[in-house]
Amino acid sequence: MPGRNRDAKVATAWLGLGGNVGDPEAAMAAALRALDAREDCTVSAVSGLFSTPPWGVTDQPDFLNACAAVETTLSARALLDACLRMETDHHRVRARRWGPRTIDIDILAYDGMEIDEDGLHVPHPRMTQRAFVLVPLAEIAPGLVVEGKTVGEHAAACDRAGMERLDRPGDWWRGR
Ligand code: A4P
Ligand code: MG
Repeated sequence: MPGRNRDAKVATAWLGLGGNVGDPEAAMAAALRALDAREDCTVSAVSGLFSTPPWGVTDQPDFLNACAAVETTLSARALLDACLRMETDHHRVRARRWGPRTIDIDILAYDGMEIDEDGLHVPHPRMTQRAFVLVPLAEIAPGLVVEGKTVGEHAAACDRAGMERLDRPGDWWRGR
C-alpha cells in the first residue's frame, strides 16, 4: 500500500462476492481490481470461483461466488460504502431481497470485530448457513473463528450439493 498513512491501523477484512446476472465473473474481478488499486486497500487472498445453486429465492439462475481477504486502513463502514458504490457502478438494481443481481459484495468479517449498527452487521448474520460463503472462505481463512467455530469446521458441516469449483487460474481476478 504505497503512500498509505503509516500511522493508520491495518485491518483484515473478509469479503463475500456473488452475482447471477450478466457476467458476474468479470464484475467480481473488476471489483477486486478496483479495491486493490486503492491506496487504502490491498487484496491479499482470493478464493477459487464457484458455481452455486441459488439460496433463499430459488427460482433464479445459479450464482458465481468467491471470497477475498483485504488488508485495509478503511473502517468497516468506509469499506462497506466503497463496496456499495462498486455495486452501483456495476448497475446493480435492488429489486428484490435475495433476488438476481449483477454483483453483491458482503463484508463477512472485519478484524474479529462484532459490529451491530444500522446498515452494518459483522460478522455477516447469515454466513454460517451458506455453503456459497463457507466453501470459498475456507480456502483462504480456514482458521477464522465465527460463531464459536472455525470457518473450516463450518464448511466441513455445510451442504455443498450442486456447488462446482470452476477451472480457473489462482489469479483469475487479475484479468488477462
Ligand atoms: N448490510 C448490513 N451488514 C452488511 C455486511 N456485513 N455486508 C446492509 C454488506 N452489507 C451489509 O443488502 C442490504 C443492506 O445490507 C446493504 O445496504 C447494507 O447496508 P443488499 O445487498 O441490498 O440486500 P440483499 O443482498 O438482497 O439481502 P441480504 O440479506 O444482504 O442478502 P445476501 O445475504 O447478500 O444474500 N445464493 C447464492 N448461491 N449465492 C449468492 O451470492 N446471494 C444472496 C443475497 C441470496 N442467494 C444467493 C446469493
Ligand atoms: Mg448483500
